[in-house]
Amino acid sequence: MRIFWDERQRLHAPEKELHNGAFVPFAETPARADAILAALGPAETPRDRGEAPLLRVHPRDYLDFLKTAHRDWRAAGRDGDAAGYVWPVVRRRALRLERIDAKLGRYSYDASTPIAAGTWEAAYASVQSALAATEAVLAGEPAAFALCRPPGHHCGADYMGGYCYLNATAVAAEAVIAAGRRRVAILDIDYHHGNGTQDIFYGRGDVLFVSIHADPATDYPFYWGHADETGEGAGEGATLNLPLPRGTRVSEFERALATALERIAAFEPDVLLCSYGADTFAGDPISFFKIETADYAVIGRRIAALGLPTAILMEGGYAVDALGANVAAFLSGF
Ligand code: OKP
Ligand code: ZN
Repeated sequence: MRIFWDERQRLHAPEKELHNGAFVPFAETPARADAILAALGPAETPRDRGEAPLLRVHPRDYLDFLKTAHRDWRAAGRDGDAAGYVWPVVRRRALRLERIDAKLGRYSYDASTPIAAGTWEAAYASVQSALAATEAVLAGEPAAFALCRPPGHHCGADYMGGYCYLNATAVAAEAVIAAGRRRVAILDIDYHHGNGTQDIFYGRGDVLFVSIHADPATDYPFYWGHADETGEGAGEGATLNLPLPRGTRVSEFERALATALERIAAFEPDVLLCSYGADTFAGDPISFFKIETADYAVIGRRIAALGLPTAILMEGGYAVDALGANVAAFLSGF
């Protein structure tokens, strides 16, 4: 299988994140990529497809914010990584915001998404990897893998969150449509609900979003991913959330997967994008499912059995010692 990764994706390396009230080492590290690359072998560097594909999803002002945020943070006399501390959740309106702290609040929804010096460059390169894998699939590969990090599925059109700055899966979906294909299905099997991806396509009937994840009643991102979120307008019925309780093992996971795959098959998409997170692993330090390494091969095989051209785009997975084996097992199913 063709594997895409850009060395610039290493440049995103925030120091700390706020976790349960304390600052702890940032979990979404470049070492995650090292672990995956060590298990998969050499990867191809994607060709740079520019900013135009990003602009199909993200507005100009948001990209400008991401590019300049760390510089503005330093210019304000701050050390370390840029992070917001005030969020406009009440009577939010379009204001011309000057101060970096105001912009950080406007363009984010949580405190787990710090901006470091290399964040823009890495997130941009991560999207380029996703675009390369997507293009490979459009050109006839049955499946391709993009080692996307930073991940993307919590990022909306104009907000970052949950370690995500640009939504690679959403950009890939728009690239599929721009290439003349009619329908795209997204299957998100990260432990956490892909609220950013859902939000971007909530009103769209041509992009199906199906997600299996930890019940947001108990797990991040809390406010989205509930079973009664089904889409709106032209997108009514094109969102399917299958929340599962903490402690879920592969047998229950596979039952939800069967429901997900049935819905995807009925949608008859031209391309499948799989937002794959290995944080459903039993040993994941921030997650609570009980999937084992060997289970990922079975899960991969079930998805591959749809027979759809499939781009697999990396999301989470924080048990670094097992991460390479988990990703390799999943890809072996294809
Ligand atoms: C990103 B992805 C733990 C608090 C939760 C955000 C989790 C983002 C997960 N430090 N922080 O979906 O794997
Ligand atoms: Zn996750």
